[in-house]
Amino acid sequence: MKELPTYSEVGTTRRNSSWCSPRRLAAIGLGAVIGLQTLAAVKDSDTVAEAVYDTAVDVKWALTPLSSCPRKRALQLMSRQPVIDGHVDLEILSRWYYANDVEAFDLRKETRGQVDFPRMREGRMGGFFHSVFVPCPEDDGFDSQNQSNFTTPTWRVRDTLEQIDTARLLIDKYSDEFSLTLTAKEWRKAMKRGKFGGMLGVEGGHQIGSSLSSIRTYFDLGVRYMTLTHTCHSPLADSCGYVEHPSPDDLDAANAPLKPRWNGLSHFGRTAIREMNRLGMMVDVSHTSPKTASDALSHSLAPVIFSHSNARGVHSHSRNIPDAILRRIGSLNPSRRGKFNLSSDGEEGRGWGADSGEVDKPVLGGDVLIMLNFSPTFVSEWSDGSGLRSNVSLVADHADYIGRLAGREHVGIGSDFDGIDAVPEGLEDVSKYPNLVTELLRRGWSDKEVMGLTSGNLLRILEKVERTARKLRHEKPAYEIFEGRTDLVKHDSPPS
Ligand SMILES: *[C@@H]1O[C@H](CO)[C@@H](O)[C@H](O)[C@H]1NC(C)=O
Ligand SMILES: *[C@@H]1O[C@H](CO)[C@@H](O)[C@H](O)[C@H]1NC(C)=O
Ligand SMILES: *[C@@H]1O[C@H](CO)[C@@H](O)[C@H](O)[C@H]1NC(C)=O
Ligand SMILES: CC(=O)N[C@H]1CO[C@H](CO)[C@@H](O)[C@@H]1O
Ligand SMILES: [Zn+2]
Repeated sequence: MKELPTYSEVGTTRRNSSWCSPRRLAAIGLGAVIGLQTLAAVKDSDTVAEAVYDTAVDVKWALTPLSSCPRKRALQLMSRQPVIDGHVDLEILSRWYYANDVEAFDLRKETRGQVDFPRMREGRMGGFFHSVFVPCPEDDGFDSQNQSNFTTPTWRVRDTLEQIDTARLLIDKYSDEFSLTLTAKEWRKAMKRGKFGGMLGVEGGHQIGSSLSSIRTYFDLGVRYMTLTHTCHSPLADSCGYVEHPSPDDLDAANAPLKPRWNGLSHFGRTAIREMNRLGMMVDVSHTSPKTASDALSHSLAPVIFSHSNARGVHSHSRNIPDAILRRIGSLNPSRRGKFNLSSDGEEGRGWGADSGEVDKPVLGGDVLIMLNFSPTFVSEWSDGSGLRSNVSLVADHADYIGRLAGREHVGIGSDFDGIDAVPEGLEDVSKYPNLVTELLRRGWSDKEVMGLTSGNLLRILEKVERTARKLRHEKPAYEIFEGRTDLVKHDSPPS
């Protein structure tokens, strides 16, 4: 909130003319702040009482001078703009340890994972996306989806419903702490009331049973983003592959790049994106192949997100984003456009898309968000091949790098907490976000930029996605049936 003058700044202004006395200036400034804030609050609040409360909070912030100590300043800024984490796997932890019995553990105490209320509060969290992930069918012993052309019945939709149910049960169980916030506005409001907002995210197109009906139903249950693929190709798009825990006798196969199935988005995937635009569900391209991500940027009418991905230019890994795509996002800002020299970036002009004109392609949705993944696998390795290394400054390197190429207004946080067993030093759990914000302030990020990183950028993207949905609200739902499905057809004669 650097834009708003603090009371102390106003008060120390020295002028000679009498009406300009410091005290008078302060009174005028304060009056203006209260007036403007109340107007803004009335717009965002349901009742006058809420508007007054919100105004009181805003005035308190405006009156509190910001510390020049980076650590204290980080905590102050984060109280105003708490962290919304784009990817938390609490529901996977619930499934793994407790078979989804949410009475069997207590988020009010320290859990076996990386997420609980005391640590969320310490980390200045404002909530998170509950990932309702279930693994790719082949990870659970089903035939490869490709061989079966995505028409083999699996339990993916049932299991996704179980994960959604678990998220909703957890939110209900702790209704004094959690709140299911289905719009950006509700989330902002929940954070102002000191509650943890939340939306759901489906982590792969393999979770829809090759049916657009699932997407609509998931939306109704609180899902506000869907990742187009996990580590397997989906009926929607190609994945970048990669297996986190490959079997020791099959290491090469596990890490070999996947042969493309669709060469980016499938026809069905394009239809699905349009349907997600119509509903107001964010299109997430973490885990997808670069071609899929590129296609989605060209095709989605609303902004696209990478819910948990880092930069290949800092750490060359198939799960991270190529320089050319980061530069393409950077060109959304007219002052950056055309000033590209890929060979000076981390991939030295040899990365994906470097010579296919990727940077010059438009981004139809007009905005993009990249949320930093904390999993050491995607952060850094020792150059001598002795394994992973990760700490808060190495994660900040990704933030700086993505900020330099794409723009700091496109960076957020998608830690993957509760879904990762290794963590960076200094970012061990949700209580540690302030370490990252402190580091970025030390590196010269402005107050506004770090408040964008913690949740401002995400809320801006969400609002744009909601605006697109409002524009498309007169469009009909999509009825496309996935190719090869023989069970859902129009008949001429009545059912026998
Ligand atoms: C691009 O960067 C490379 C590596 O830093 C440099 O050698 C080259 O001269 C630069 N090209 C332009 C056109 O600036
Ligand atoms: C993080 O690791 C890098 C590389 O090992 C090191 O140079 C840096 O000092 C570390 N930073 C912190 C905060 O430990
Ligand atoms: C998909 O696989 C099923 C089962 O093997 C087969 O019956 C069907 O014809 C295939 N569809 C396409 C489009 O290949
Ligand atoms: C790698 C692979 O097996 N690709 C196949 C996936 O399925 C389609 C349609 O059945 C085939 O055309 C591909 O060759
Ligand atoms: Zn993931």
